[in-house]
Amino acid sequence: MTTFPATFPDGFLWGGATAANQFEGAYLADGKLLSIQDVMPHGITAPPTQEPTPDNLKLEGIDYYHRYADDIALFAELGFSVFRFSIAWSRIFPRGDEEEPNEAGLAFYDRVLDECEKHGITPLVTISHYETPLHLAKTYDGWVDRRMIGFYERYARTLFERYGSRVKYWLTFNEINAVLHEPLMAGGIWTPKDELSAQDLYQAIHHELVASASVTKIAHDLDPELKVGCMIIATPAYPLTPDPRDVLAAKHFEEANYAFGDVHCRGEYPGYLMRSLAEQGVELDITDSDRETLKNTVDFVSFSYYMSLCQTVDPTVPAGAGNILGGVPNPTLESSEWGWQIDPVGLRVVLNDYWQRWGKPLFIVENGLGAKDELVEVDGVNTVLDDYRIDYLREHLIQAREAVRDGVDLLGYTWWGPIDVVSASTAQLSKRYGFIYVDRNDDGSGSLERYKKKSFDYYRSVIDSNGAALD
Ligand code: BGP
Repeated sequence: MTTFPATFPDGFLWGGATAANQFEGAYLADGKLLSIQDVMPHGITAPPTQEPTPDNLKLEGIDYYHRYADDIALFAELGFSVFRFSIAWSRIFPRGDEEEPNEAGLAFYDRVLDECEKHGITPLVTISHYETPLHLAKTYDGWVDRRMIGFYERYARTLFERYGSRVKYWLTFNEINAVLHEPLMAGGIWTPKDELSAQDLYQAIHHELVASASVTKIAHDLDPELKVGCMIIATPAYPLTPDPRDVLAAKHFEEANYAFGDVHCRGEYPGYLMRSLAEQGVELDITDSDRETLKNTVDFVSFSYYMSLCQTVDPTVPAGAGNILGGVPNPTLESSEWGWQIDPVGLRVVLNDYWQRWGKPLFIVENGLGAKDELVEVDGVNTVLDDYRIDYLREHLIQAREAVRDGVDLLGYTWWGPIDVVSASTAQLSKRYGFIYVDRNDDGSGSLERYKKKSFDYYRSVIDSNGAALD
């Protein structure tokens, strides 16, 4: 009988994922100007402020801008072969619409890449991770304006030309489907979401999709070795009951997210989306040149996976599960302290589903557990006994390995927030994901010292054994 290995494939990339705005700090250093995050002190839980306010933890982050060398050394100690980070657009083009980039901003990421190289860590770079320059948001209403495509192309070309010899893996937009629900965070759209028309929202999405395809072509033209991926929130939707209408509701929910991958992987709009747009009275401005551009499909599909959710047509069932995408709770699952339902099997479902749908290599670029940690002293050393995080990691990786055994082509796995960072949704530091604890609290107090949690050694053993230590 055929047996399946306990390890992941040779060359599997192990690591962690971050985003500039959630940990760099130094929000006005070396020519950087404001990004939308600098005026979002409460994440998506409250509207943006007019100016940065002192309670915005992202302004200082965890001071990675000055501590990156030590932090990357810790990642190396964990055994990382890949490190996902984003480039802050507002460091490179501080307003976003300049002709020339900011050299000091570019130089910072040269230094980051030097450290990665020193430790033999492959970089995986997100070009745009929820951090549109504020000027583009306020002046152009973000991606609603077609001119954003040109600004983004110039930005991405600058990155490919500068770093392309050192960075092979690129992601165009973090969680691009989040724009459906959070147009400011994911689309730099300044118009409040309850005032935003479906027409403008979908036109903005179209511009992002064209921009993503366009820079995929720019990357390939510069160097065919560059690998460009899309990045979507993967949230499988289960019907709450066997009622066929619940099944269809779950399917429609999934289609809204599939659409982003379908365009990225197939190079054209799917029929179900065209119907849905027509029914919403949306008429997209799609030029012939847009259609040509969209044919530049991605090399791989990356995604974040935190939870699944349920859908139902029964309006009496209260919503509740989920973070950005909504849905109703699944009575069979437990939730994190922030109400995100924990579903390791859903990861296997997603991996098989995406592989069968798109046939492109997959990359899990976010997965993790946000929890309240307690710093304790064990044998004179500060640590966190985070067995709950170890369990989450182990259970999800076991399911990922099952998917690999099912035949899924999986390139790698990057845990979200290997070091504690500021939360994207709530802007708290107390929602911790790291294997490395950072002494900084929601009120801004703390020494910023780093401490290894119990999960640090566990993840290292998993990486060292290429997954065999999961058993
Ligand atoms: C994703 C984002 C990340 C990250 C993660 C965890 O949606 O891409 O930026 O923050 O979720 O979410 P949160 O920080 O809200 O707990």
